[in-house]
Amino acid sequence: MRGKFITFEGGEGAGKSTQAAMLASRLEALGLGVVVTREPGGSPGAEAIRHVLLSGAAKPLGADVEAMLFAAARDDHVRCTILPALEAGKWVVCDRFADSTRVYQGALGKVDARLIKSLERVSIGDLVPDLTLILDLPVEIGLERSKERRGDATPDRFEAEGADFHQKLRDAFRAIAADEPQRCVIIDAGTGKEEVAKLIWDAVTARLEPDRKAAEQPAAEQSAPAGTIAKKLAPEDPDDLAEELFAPEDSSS
Ligand code: Z5A
Repeated sequence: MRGKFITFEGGEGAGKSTQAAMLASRLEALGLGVVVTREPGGSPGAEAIRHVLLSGAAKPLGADVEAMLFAAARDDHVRCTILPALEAGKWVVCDRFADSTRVYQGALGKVDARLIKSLERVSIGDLVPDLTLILDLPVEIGLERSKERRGDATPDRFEAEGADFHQKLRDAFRAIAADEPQRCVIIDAGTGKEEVAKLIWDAVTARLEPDRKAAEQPAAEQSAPAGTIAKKLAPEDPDDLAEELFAPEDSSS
């Protein structure tokens, strides 16, 4: 049986890494196989691209190129880490995914929505998360947490942006949740770690029923290949892609 794909999204210091690890422990305690991963990164090729992106080396090349690099990293991550794990019946818990590109490069970087959509299609195909947890908290709290954790280290490319940027990020993530309520749940992340973990567990159990899945799936089956799984854009689809890339902009969106 195919595993479940859960993504964490949100602004700086929202607690995504902390909560991804806590959720993974809880799922593992049920006997489920779990892979915790992150973006940008999560596979050797993607980790190399992460370094280029977070160092700020790609910033002078412009937001379009940054979006392409995030998509290139995602392509490697999906092929090398996420799909093999899901096909092996494991649950994948991913710290950031495609919504981060929509928000950082799309809503904030003003990259054309058609380019974002095309890059998404090429890098993830039909792979939609089963559940996206959007950790939401006031910008000041998130920045304060990031600052405390960073200590004397230099802020990275995105941490260095101002409070206005981070407020727009928050608004953009909330807008995605409002557009896709069947996939996304907003989690109030402004309280203690255990309280946030409880809200997350409530959402995961309500949407994905991990107890039932664990009961249905004996440990021996967890490494067995699953049946059908979302496939990335097939090479024989170039006409579709060209149509999408060069279609006139939809004035209604
Ligand atoms: N980016 C992009 O532009 N486009 C894309 O497509 C993708 C990413 C995928 C990745 O940076 C950057 O890349 C990111 C977006 C951009 N922007 N930045 N910066 P990253 O991976 O280095 O960092 P991040 O994703 O922003 O995560 P973060 O700053 O590490 O925060 P976090 O994972 O949400 O939080 P945390 O590490 O779990 O917690 C932060 C601190 O707060 C830590 O000391 C915790 O112990 C503490 N914490 C956590 N939860 C709590 C609670 N509940 N109470 C109190 N303290 C807490």
